[in-house]
Amino acid sequence: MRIIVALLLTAACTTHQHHDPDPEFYGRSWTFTVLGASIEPKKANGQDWDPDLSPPDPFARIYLDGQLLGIAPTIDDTFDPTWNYAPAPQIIFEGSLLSIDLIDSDTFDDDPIFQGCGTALTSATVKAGGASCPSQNGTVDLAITVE
Ligand SMILES: [Ca+2]
Ligand SMILES: [Ca+2]
Repeated sequence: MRIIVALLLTAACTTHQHHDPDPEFYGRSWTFTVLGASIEPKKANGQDWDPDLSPPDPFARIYLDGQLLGIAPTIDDTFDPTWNYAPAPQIIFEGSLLSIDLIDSDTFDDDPIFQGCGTALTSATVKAGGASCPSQNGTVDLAITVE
């Protein structure tokens, strides 16, 4: 019985999915560039990012539909890292999701700055030039271009 209910829910979700009115960008090569980030001076709980009171050491992981696409490398001791890092361009079809984790690299346990900032890859996102992921701990700026 549970299986039948799940199937019905799936069918209902599919039926109500909105299609992008502007399909011109799909099936083409998309480049995602992690430009940089801006990180709050303290963690959300008021603590310093690092025990030595130095600024965080951020890196960023980029996922396309849950698959790791690339990692913008660690930059030491900065609240305003600049990467201009772009993994290999990808052919994108409608319904894809890009997700970014921004993380403070630590010797033992990395501090997540934020995780799972999702950006729906739509014509609106392309026309906006990309996205930023505002969060309690900071933002990351992502540029999107389509060839
Ligand atoms: Ca830390
Ligand atoms: Ca540090």
